[in-house]
Amino acid sequence: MKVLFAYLDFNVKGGALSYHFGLGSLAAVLKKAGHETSLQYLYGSYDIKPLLEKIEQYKPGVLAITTVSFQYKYIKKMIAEIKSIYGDRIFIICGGAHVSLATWELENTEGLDAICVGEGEYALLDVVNALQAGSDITAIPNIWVKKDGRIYENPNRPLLEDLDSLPFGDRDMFGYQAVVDSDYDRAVFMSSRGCPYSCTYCCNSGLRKLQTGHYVRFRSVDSIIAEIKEVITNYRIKSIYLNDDVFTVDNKYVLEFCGKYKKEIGYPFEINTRVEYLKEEMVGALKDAGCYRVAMGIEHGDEEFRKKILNRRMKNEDIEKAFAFARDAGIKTKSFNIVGFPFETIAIHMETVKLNRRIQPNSLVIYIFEAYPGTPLYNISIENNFITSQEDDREFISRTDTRLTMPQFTRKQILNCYSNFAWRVYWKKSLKKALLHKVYYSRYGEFLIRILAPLKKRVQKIAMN
Ligand code: B12
Ligand code: SF4
Repeated sequence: MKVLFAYLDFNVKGGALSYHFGLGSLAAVLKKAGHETSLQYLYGSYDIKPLLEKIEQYKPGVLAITTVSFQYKYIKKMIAEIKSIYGDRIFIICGGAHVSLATWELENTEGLDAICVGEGEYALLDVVNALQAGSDITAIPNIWVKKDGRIYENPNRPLLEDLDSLPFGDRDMFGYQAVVDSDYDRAVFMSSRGCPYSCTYCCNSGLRKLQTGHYVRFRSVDSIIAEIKEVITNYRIKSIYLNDDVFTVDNKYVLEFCGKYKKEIGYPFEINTRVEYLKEEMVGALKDAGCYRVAMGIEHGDEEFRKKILNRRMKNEDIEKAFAFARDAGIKTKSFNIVGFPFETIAIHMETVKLNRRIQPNSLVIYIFEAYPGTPLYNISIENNFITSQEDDREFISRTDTRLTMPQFTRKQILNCYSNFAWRVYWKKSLKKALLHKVYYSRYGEFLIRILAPLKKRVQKIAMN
């Protein structure tokens, strides 16, 4: 059967295209089982035309759409339009973090036939096999179906235990070379699924409850090395990004990876991790294997606030230590930060500035808090009337504006803290870096990113050093 995937990436900051691990994996499993797959990547500002043209030409039996919350308003519009043209000739199914945790969207979305809750490889395969055979689709684990005005909710199967049993993700479907070229010649990989923590603003807090089994799972080192080898053989790339939530969970795994990576791959690479898991004894091995940057979430600088509101229990001292381990080993650092949380104030936010000032990461990212359905902070935002409607139709780039209305921290103040954050962190130590970040986070930042796209590698170098 022909399955057309849709990846909506409208209004995303920065201008890079991206590979979607979930869709890559779903497509690889379907293809292995003998189905045909294709992808419509929708990028830039909202436009349904390329998708309609693709459907006309490809004639899929299934349209499979992945969802994050801020894309959902576009997805909803598209589904209604497609259904009104094609009716039952196309079965439309959504999956991904948003619908997995906001299951009410099935009922609320006109034209949507089904959603997948949680991991989708074998759930989607079951759906496609059943549709092809003309058999019943209302009792497939992880799949909720809307049929003849009724919603069929099904229980979930356990999490996949052995990630090595999955085929490597289908990158060709994405025209992967263009994705690499747009993202600093970097190829992305994931050696694990899940995260050991449950921060209140992150979907992991909800996703981990959907299915039984071990939530944090790693592929074998040999499997990830084999995939990297395949990708560097097939595409022109200059560096590697391990996009795992927390790459350094297991010291033994990191050491085995570093040894094999150095021998068999050797490209510069970067990782994400949590400060609790970046140990002094592993930074030397990471550096030796070619790790040039470690990115870690600080998110908030006030210990009490972090613990009480965000469920992040590390001490500031732990954060400073982890950044120092990386720096002392000669690895660049990047911090992730968020402003605009429920109950936050300017004074509390300034603790995030102060902590970053002390640490002086080589680069930093600041986002504005976004409330995702299915997370504790979303519920708290609703309960306290910081968010008054489930729908948000305003046009803005995700995580650069706020939906919250809070008396103690107004939208104007949050936007101001957002655009001045990097300046406040860097101006005393590096005026060049402070100015570059200030422009990036200014009202004109997005416009400048787009017109300076041909120079972006040079600009990044200056900002990071
Ligand atoms: C890697 C990653 C990225 C990468 C790659 C994108 C990707 N998803 O592969 C990049 C950097 C590009 C990215 C971008 C963004 N991300 Co992101 N990302 C992640 C991360 C850390 C891992 C996702 C992953 O690869 N998991 C492993 C794969 C195999 O699983 P999966 O993608 O979830 O797919 C499985 C199931 O969900 C399901 N499934 C997914 N889609 C579909 C579709 C169908 C039809 C079916 C049947 C099943 C199905 O089956 C898949 C296989 O099992 C997650 C956190 C997390 N733990 O999920 C955040 C996460 C998904 N991202 C998030 C966000 C907010 C974003 C951005 C909006 C950030 C931004 N402002 O730019 C963009 C949105 C991009 C877009 N248009 O979708 C949020 C989404 C929250 C929400 N409710 O909206 C998450 C959950 C993190 C969080 N803060 O909680 N992201
Ligand atoms: S550590 Fe990071 S990935 Fe894990 S739950 Fe917290 S925010 Fe999410």
